[in-house]
Amino acid sequence: EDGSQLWLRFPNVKNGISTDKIISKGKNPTLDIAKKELTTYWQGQAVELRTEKSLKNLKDGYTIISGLDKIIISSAKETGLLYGVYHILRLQQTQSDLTHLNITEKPSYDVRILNHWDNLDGSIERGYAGHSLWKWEDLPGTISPRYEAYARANASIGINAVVLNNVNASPNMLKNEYLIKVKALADIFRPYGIKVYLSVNFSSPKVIGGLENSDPLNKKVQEWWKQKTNEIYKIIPDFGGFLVKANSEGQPGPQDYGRTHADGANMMADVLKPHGGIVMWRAFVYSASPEDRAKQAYLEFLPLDGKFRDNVIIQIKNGPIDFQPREPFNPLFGALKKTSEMVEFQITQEYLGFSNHLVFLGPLFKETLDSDTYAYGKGSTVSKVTDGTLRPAKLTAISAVANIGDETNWTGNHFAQANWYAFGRLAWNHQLGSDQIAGEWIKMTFTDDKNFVNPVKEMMLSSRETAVDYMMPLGLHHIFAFDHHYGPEPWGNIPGGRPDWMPVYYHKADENGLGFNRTQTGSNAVAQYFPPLNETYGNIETCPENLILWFHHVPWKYTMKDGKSLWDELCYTYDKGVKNVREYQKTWDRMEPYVDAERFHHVQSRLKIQSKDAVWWKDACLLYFQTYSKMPIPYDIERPVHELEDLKKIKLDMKHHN
Ligand code: BDP
Repeated sequence: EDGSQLWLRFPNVKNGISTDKIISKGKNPTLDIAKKELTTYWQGQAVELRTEKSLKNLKDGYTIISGLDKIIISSAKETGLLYGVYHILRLQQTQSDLTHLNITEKPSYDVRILNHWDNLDGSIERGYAGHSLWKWEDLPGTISPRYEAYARANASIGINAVVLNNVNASPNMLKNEYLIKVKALADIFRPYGIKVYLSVNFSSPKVIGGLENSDPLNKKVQEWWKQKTNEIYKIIPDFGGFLVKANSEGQPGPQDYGRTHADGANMMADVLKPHGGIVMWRAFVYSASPEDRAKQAYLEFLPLDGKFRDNVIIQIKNGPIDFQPREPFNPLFGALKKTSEMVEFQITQEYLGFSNHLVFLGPLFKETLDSDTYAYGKGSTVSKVTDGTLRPAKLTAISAVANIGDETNWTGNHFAQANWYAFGRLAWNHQLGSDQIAGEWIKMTFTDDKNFVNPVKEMMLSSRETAVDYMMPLGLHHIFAFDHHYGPEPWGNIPGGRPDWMPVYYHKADENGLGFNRTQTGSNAVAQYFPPLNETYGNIETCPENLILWFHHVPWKYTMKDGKSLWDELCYTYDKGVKNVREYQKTWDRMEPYVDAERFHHVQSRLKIQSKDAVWWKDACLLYFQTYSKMPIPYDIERPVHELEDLKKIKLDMKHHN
């Protein structure tokens, strides 16, 4: 049991139904897959697969109705029928009632896309599950069977798009020799309803095209992109479009030539337009300026609202800093009124213990999607701002940075598979609850025995909050070790280094207190939020305590809602995080009778690491912050087992490769 089957295991099924029990007109590679899944795994009554033009408004959604002697799945698209088949297989696998089905499913977003941060040399930026799945050297001649397995897994949860390469993009990606390799992947993914997109380097015209510059207003540059795009579509007729990281963390962009993000994005949008392609232009921009990093994307993009072509979508990280275990939602959501916006989540656990820590991200994704921006009055959640509800959008999308590599179990940790699953399910239907998603996943991946499902689900559902507790409670953020972002380094302050890359910039600990003052008396980042949030966040009395150190510099002796001082609250929260991980260890050990030995031991060993890491975080942060608070760690809390000076010496060999 190596985990390679993901959630797609149908353990009780010997054989599916015979082909004559599948009623469907027409032939098509996607339908063939749907039928094959049924004949291999479906044990119920006959199934009819109907393409119905009248269901166009469901997009690639579908209906499922159980009739007297058959189940009828209908969709305007073959992909919808395939999704419908995975739906009934999921119901079968989770032991659901199949007799009275009357289901209508319409996806929340048109484009449900994974972003792979994979490099052409096989390494993965922030990847913790081995090397890249894409074997560029072997393509297009040799086709790994995992390409199709990957496509199938995505289709089973409704993911319909993929960016193959790192946002820190190599210009070589656009060379013909690579496009031919991309085509081979696109051909495998197509029948599963998946379109391929590429990250592009803004300097490509200069670097691989030999032009003098890559200025978006230079006619030759525009012509180069036009020709390149035509070439791509000749090779891959249903190519999706470009993802662009420009003028961010050293990447080239239009500002190198005094142009705006809109100039850059529109140049690409214009050449993609005739082919139906789109540009996903990232808002992850900040520079080493005195301005609060949390404010910069908003300041940069707000003046450009309305200047983007209609096939440009601004891709915005869920929070204003960088995929921290908890952030408030990014204030750009809802602020751009005339520009399409999409969320970018991070499934790979860059700031969440890599593939060592068990952290179920459903609750994190939901927290952002359900956040009320108040952009159009109460109820203007991030999901409604991005899914076309509050303003008509030509195309809606949602993305996440993948956690997938070439390790046998795909994601490095068996439980990290749940985060891939959760993203797909929420991209399809952002109304689903974390509870339901976790439940489905557990039953499909392990067993439906409630002695297993209930405790494991409880562990998963609390795991994100637990990670926040032992890493960065109360709105602390970015106190991770430099560069690799694995362990704690709250003391991090490299002389001469970029201030906004240093933990001390974010926590601002001093004799008076802790936290970043983003109120009117500080950076005033709160002003980027719509009323009443600017007030709620801006007032220390009303600011949610789980974000209090994000928005306020709080005195050590400040009285929290439960009557404790800030310092004590901090201590108890770190301690709670540690205790919870210990509980997870106990929970998991009790699960031994229900799990195969291989997965049991794998997860068990990871929990040991997580448990030690939680103590490491607690000791490092409390001992360090104590040098400022000068207050004792409450005596009923487990004492530190490390010396601060020893912790400061830890150097991990975990450099990431840019
Ligand atoms: C940060 C990562 C960095 C990425 C960057 C990005 O540390 O490796 O390149 O985000 O999203 O989270 O562009």
